[in-house]
Amino acid sequence: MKTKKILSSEITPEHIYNDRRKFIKSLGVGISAATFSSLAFGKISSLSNVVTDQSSSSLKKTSYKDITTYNNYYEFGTKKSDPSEYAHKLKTDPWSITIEGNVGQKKVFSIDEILKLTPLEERIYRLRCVEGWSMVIPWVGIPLRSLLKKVAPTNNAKYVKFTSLLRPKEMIGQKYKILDWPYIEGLRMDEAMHPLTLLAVGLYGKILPNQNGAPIRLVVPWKYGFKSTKAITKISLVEKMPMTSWMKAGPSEYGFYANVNPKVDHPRWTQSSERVIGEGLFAPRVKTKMFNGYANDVAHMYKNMDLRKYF
Ligand SMILES: Nc1nc2c(c(=O)[nH]1)N[C@H]1C(S)=C(S)[C@@H](COP(=O)(O)O)O[C@H]1N2
Ligand SMILES: [Mo]
Repeated sequence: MKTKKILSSEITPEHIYNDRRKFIKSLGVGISAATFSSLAFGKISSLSNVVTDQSSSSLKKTSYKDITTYNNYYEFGTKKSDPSEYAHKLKTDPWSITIEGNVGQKKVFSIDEILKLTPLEERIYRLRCVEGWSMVIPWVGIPLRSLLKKVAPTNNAKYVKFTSLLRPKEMIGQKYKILDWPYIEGLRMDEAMHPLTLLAVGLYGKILPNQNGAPIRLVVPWKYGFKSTKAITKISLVEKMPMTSWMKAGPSEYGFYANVNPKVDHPRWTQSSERVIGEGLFAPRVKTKMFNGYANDVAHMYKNMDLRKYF
């Protein structure tokens, strides 16, 4: 993966960049002085020293508006418009992530500590939802492995379990038993340590909007979107494959691996093609690619596995 340093003005659409300039001006700080980590997190800030992934720059990005108004986030309701309508009620500052389990030392990280671990990177990834639609999102974040390495995983750390926030007062969907709250997801250790696996804190050069999983969410580009846990509060390194919220809700529909696979259909949705959000309802569906187009990077991890059985 080739990377190059870029300016925030190069990765950010003009209107967002200008909005941010106005905002930063009103805070009384100059553009050059404002970095993601030096300003209080939760307030908007520019992204300097963002490293971008050149290999994905050919993908056509979905608009900021579509990315932030067409969401799945059942803690705020099941309609695509619910998260953008209700997620602003969530307080994301202060926030920390506890890392526990089979680690040399259990540790609680604040968001600021996480942001200082390694330079932020822009990664333009396709997000493929199991419901049969996709988007291309310019995430900003750090590889999950940069964080996991800090806690020295032991040999018994075979899987990683992600736990989202449980706060029904602010997450109105949690008043209903849509899923078994809090939202739980998991990865195998090698998947979690894969360089493509990202902890995202921003998109389109801006702080992550609440509806997209602020202040920090997982992104695993070769898997269906439901693996990408939003609003993470705990990461547990465990010995056994964790039970996830979706596996509990529908074990015949949602597997642990959830690798994007055009040859293995979901009982209710075909996986061989997808609708590209933003192209309109009548635009032709496009063919879904094995591992969502990331096969060259990830196929080796599943070489001897029956992907029909381990769906
Ligand atoms: N905590 C939590 N994380 C979640 C979900 C959710 O309901 N709750 N939905 C998942 C699903 S099904 C998808 S497709 C993606 C959507 O991410 P986006 O809204 O940022 O595009 O988030 C995933 N992460
Ligand atoms: Mo999804």
